[in-house]
Amino acid sequence: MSPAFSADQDAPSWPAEFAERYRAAGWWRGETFGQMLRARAAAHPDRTAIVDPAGEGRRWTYRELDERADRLAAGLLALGIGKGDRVVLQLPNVAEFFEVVFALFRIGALPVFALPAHRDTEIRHFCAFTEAVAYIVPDVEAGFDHRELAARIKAEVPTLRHVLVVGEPGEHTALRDVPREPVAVEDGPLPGDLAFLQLSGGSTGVPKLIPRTHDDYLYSLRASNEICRVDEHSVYLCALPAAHNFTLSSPGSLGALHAGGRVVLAPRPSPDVAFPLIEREGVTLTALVPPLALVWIEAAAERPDDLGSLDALLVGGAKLSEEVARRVGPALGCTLQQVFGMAEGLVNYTRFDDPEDTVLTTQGRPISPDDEIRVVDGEDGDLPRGATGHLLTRGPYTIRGYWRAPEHNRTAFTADGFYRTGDIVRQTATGHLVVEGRAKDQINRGGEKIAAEEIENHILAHPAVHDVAVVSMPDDYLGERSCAYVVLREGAGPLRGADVKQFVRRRGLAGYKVPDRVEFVQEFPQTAIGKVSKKDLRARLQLPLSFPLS
Ligand code: AMP
Ligand code: DBH
Repeated sequence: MSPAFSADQDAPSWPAEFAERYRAAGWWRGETFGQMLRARAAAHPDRTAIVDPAGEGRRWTYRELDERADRLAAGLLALGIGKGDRVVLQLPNVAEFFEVVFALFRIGALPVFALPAHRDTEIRHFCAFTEAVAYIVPDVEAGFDHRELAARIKAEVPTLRHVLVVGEPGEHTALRDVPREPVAVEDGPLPGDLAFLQLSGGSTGVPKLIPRTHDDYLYSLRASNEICRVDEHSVYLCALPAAHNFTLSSPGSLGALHAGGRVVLAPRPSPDVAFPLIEREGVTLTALVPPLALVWIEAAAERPDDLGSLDALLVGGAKLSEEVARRVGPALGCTLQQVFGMAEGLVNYTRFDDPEDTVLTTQGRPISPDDEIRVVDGEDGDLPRGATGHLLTRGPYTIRGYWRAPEHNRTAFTADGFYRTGDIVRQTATGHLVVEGRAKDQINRGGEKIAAEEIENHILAHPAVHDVAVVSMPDDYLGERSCAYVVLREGAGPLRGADVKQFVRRRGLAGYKVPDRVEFVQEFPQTAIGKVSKKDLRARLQLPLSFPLS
């Protein structure tokens, strides 16, 4: 049986009876992001929406953000960017990120949310696979010239007509020079239409794209706001990359804007940047991955900044250890909320009224009464409550399939539309989930996901490499790092670990995907049926003396 696809071949959607139920329950309210911003701007035009501290600093009110989105939308339309077109967006935490995103939302063009760390290989794939018409970049970010990257991609991807640069454009067009038109877009998207494509950390050779609709994403924001008590007085510090699903929506910058609150952009998440912003702007909530939470805890003891305004710190993206969880409150003077989410949909939060033990030892419970949770064995059989197994989920803001990936969707979703998260969990009597492990072939490097197969494919392209297996290794700081086990071709010349790393880097991959460690072996341990046993390879990494670091 194939999954319950709707007529839309690009983006499998919810079957009609589910859509009706989600509407009847009030989860889907028939609103678009364009309308949402318009309504907030009408309700409180002069309240500050976005604070960007870079340079001389900028503060945009809701009216200003709304007008900017309108004017840029008209300008982009005049460039020929229309409804349904894909636009790869790779901006750091700058105010323009929101101007562009809302302009695209108004048109109904779909932002594809690349991360600042992505390089040629990822960007080429996003642009080519989505047949993107435009790519929007900063000039130079973290020492890397995105204009040069854009020139290379533009030469290779025929659909890519526009490169728009925030800052100095070089050979491309400056975003600020896109003519602004004072007209409102008329034929905008419908609430059930796609709003954007988010990225999956994935476990396959190439990253998959996640189609999210206005209706479903807005629901997750409203519900997140309620759970996290985000209102018009909230000030959200966007410390992780703005484009990441966690930062965008749990409850994130879009949640804060939905509530009429304020978004403060941190160019970097380090305490020397973030703490003074918290003090100066009266930040009330923010979100971090576990390694950064630890950095903040340790810095708080040393730094003079007043973090008294901070009510809540959301920690997610990777498993937070109980020991670190225990230190958050005392060190930062705020409430910890654990978040276990995924760009595919399902988000779990610990609640403010949960017992302390639940907050410290679980990753929260689902947002919605209509989030369906199944914990199953290897044959999709339901396990009794409390047992550890594979997490499957379905619900009003969880996708029914990846974008243009019918083959992959057949295995990534059950026949009746449950998403196979690849996470191994246990559900407590109160419905909270504890993440116990992972079945998917992925490394979670401090919240940055690496699909083992993607890196294996790159290393296999090396002429001296016969075979390779990439596995995770435990790490005190990041939780996990990556290790590539390499079998060389017979007679291949000597190869060092550093050569393999450099080879991967030169193929134009995001830096976090370069293997942290490389081990050369004669052959791989095998499972009973003759597959490479990654379990045994991981176990070998526990033996540091016989396997020195490369
Ligand atoms: P993605 O599908 O790329 O958006 O990544 C989502 C994945 O991140 C989840 O399926 C989990 O594997 C992992 N993840 C997110 N939050 C947590 C958390 N709090 N604890 C453990 N793993 C997490
Ligand atoms: O890791 C994630 O993708 C994630 C974590 C927390 C996420 O997408 C989210 C919350 O929404």
